[in-house]
Amino acid sequence: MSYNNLIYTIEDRVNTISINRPDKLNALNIETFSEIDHAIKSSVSNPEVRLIIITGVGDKAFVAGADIKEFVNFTMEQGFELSESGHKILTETIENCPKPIIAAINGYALGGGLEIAMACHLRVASENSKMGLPEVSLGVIPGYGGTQRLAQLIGKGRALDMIMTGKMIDAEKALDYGLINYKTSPEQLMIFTKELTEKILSNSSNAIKHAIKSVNANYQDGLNGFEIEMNEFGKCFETKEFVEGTSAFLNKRKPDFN
Ligand code: CO8
Repeated sequence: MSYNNLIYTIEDRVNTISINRPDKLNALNIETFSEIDHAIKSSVSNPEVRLIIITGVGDKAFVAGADIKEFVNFTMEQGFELSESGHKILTETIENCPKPIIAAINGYALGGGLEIAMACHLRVASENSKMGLPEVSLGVIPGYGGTQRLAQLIGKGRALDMIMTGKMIDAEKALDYGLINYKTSPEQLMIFTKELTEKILSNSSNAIKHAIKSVNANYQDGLNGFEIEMNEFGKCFETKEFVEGTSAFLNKRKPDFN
């Protein structure tokens, strides 16, 4: 598949989406976030893909934020629309994707960049990464779900500290805060992420899909997460992967979910 601002590859059941505007520190213009949405939806409907990695091209940035040049002259209405479309076609697509999405953070993850990473199901960051929501320094606030997901991940006090100061934190601090799941050296980032994908892919993709939906339900208004869990639990039974997983256990062998 070819995109103007992404490199899209599929290998060993893993789709890697690399945001490719390194001379702009992979800043997200509207075309890029539409392409990410399209790329994820293509992978969801592609049975060859079971897991997605999002990363940035180059050694400096994952994504340094929304492209400031694009919204600098916006009206209030356009600002609202930009935020709304970012939610609907970017971060919600990522968060609700039935296939696991891992952010491999390889440098600056700022503003909209950190918001993409926070919408992913897991985050691995290299030691040279810097993460922050500096929007208030521009006179605006995080608009792609950052005010909600940062507080969900690290707690309200730390989230407000990061948002009001606009400060960047390094991977060590992000790990301590629970903002990222794992920290690696820059050289190990993709190697470690690949190992993590193998571990996840050794499990039932069908069960993982139901687990993602159940966990997300806790953060969605009007949904009772416990009820969703009961329903999703029930849907696992009688499936090919449930039969494989349970019979492998009973026969003392490893399950084969391929
Ligand atoms: N938007 C547009 N261009 C950018 C961005 C960005 N977010 N970040 C970097 N660039 C560009 C620079 O303009 C520069 O381009 P050029 O060479 O043409 O001048 C190039 O990338 C390299 O950047 P620097 O020269 O600045 O590199 P440094 O190493 O000196 O600095 C920094 C790196 C510290 C990351 C610096 O680039 C920076 O502060 N960038 C902006 C970070 C930021 O504020 N991000 C948040 C943006 S706002 C946002 O994401 C809101 C999301 C929600 C929107 C909802 C609707 C409003």
